[in-house]
Amino acid sequence: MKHAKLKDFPDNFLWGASTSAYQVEGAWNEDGKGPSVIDMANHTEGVTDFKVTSDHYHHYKEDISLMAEMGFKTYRFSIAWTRIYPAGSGELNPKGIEFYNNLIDELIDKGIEPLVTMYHFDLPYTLQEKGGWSSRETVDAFENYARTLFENFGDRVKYWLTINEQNMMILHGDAIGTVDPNLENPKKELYQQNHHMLVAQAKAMNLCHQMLPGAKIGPAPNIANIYPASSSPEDMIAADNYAAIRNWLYLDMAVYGRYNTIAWNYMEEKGYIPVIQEGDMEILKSAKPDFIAFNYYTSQTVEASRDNGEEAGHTGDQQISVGEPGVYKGAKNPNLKVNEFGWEIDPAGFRTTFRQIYDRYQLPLIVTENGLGAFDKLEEGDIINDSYRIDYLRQHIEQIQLAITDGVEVFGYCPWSAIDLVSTHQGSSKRYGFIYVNRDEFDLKDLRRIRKQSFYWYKDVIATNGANL
Ligand code: BGP
Repeated sequence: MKHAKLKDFPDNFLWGASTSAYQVEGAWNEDGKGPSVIDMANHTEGVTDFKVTSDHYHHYKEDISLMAEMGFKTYRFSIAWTRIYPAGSGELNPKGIEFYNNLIDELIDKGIEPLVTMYHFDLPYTLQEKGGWSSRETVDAFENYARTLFENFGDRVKYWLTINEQNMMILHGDAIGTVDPNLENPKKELYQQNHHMLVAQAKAMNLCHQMLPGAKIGPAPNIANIYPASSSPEDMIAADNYAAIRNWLYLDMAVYGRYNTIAWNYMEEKGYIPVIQEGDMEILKSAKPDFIAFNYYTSQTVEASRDNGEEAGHTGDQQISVGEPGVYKGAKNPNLKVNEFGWEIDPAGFRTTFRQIYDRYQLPLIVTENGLGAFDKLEEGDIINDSYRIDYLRQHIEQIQLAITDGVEVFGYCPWSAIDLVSTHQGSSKRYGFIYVNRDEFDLKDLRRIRKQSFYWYKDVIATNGANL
C-alpha cells in the first residue's frame, strides 16, 4: 500500500540500542561471577574470546553517559545469570546485584529507561553440567533467578524480556555456542530443551505479573519474513513450513500457549516430540506477554527440499538458513544485496515482518535488535565514517514508519548495538556500534570510546523523533 501521508513516530517512542552481557561486559570471572556455557565453549579459530570484550563492566558510567549524549530513551542490556547466581541457583552473589543496581541507577539518573533481557545465551555452566535445559531443574533455577531479579530490580525496571532468540538457540545453537557438545541426539534433545525454556518463560511471565503489577514483560525471538524462492506451490509450502518452525512456534507458544499444527506435525514426523509434564500446557496457556519484542536483521528465502540429503550437516547461522531435508531448503534472494558477512539486507522485509506479527497477535511491538555488522576503519583524527551503517539503519527506520502508518503499534526501536562488542561467532572486528571501542581482535589497545559518524546521525534522529533521517 502506498500511503499519501506518513504517520509520525508516537510521542514517548523508545529510541535506544541494545547489548548483551557476555558480548560487552568482559570481567568474565570478576567479583564472584561464575562461568557460563559461552565462557566454556570452544571459540571459533582466529577470533577473540569473551573474557574482556568491551570491558563495559568497568566502563559502564562512561558508556551510559555517551548513550545519554545520543539522547537514548531506553537501553536494552542483559543481566548475566552467572553474576547473580554463579552456579545458576543456590548461593546469591551480592556483588552481581550491586553491579546491576549501579547500572540501573546510572540509567535512571540519566533519564534512560532500562529494558532488561533476563537471559541472553549465557546459561550458567554449572546448570549445563547437570543437563542444562534438558533438565527440569533448570526450569526451577530460572524461575528462582527471575524472582530474584524482580525482587531486586523490579522497583526500577518496568520492561522485561524473558529469553533472547530462543529460536536461534534451537536452530543455530552450534554457531552461537549454546549447544552442549555432549548431547547424544542433539536435534531431538533441543526440542525437549525448547519445551522447558517455554515453560520457564511462561512461569517468569506469570511471576512478573504477580510480583510487579506495573511492569511489562515479553519474549524476544528473532523473527523474519520468509519468502518462497519462486511462485511454485512447493516453494510456498516450504516457506510455510519454515515460518511455522522458525517464527510462529515461539510466538504462538508465548502468546497462546499452544504448539501450532505445522510445527507439531514437523516434530512428530522427525521424532522430536518433547516429554510434556502434567500441568505444563496449563502453565503455558495461563501466561500472557504484554508486548512482543523481536530481533530482525534480514528476511529468509527458501525453496522446496528435494530431500536428496545434500542439505544435511550444515547449521548456517542466525541469518543464513541451510535447510532440513524434506522440510525446506535455504535459497538466495536475487533481489537483495548482502553485507560483508553474507547476510542479505532487506528493509522492506522488515515492514512485512511487522505486519505479519501484528496481524497474528495484536500486541504492541518493540524491535530489540537490527543492525549492520561491518569492518569499520578508524581514520586519523578519530574519525569512523560508517555511512553504510547509517544507510542500513535509515532504510529500516523508514520501514518502521511505514509499518506504523499501516496501523502496526510500535513503541520502540533498539538497534544492535549501542557500542561495539564481540560478535556471537565472528569476533570483535565485526562491529555494530554507534560507539567505537579501540581494540583489535587480539590486541586490547586502550579500549578508548570514540563516537562514530552514526553516533551523530542517530542523535539527530532521536532529537527529531524520527523526522530527520
Ligand atoms: C543476534 C544475537 C546477538 C548478536 C546479533 C548479531 O542473533 O541476539 O547476540 O550477536 O545476532 O549477530 P553476530 O554477532 O553473529 O553478528
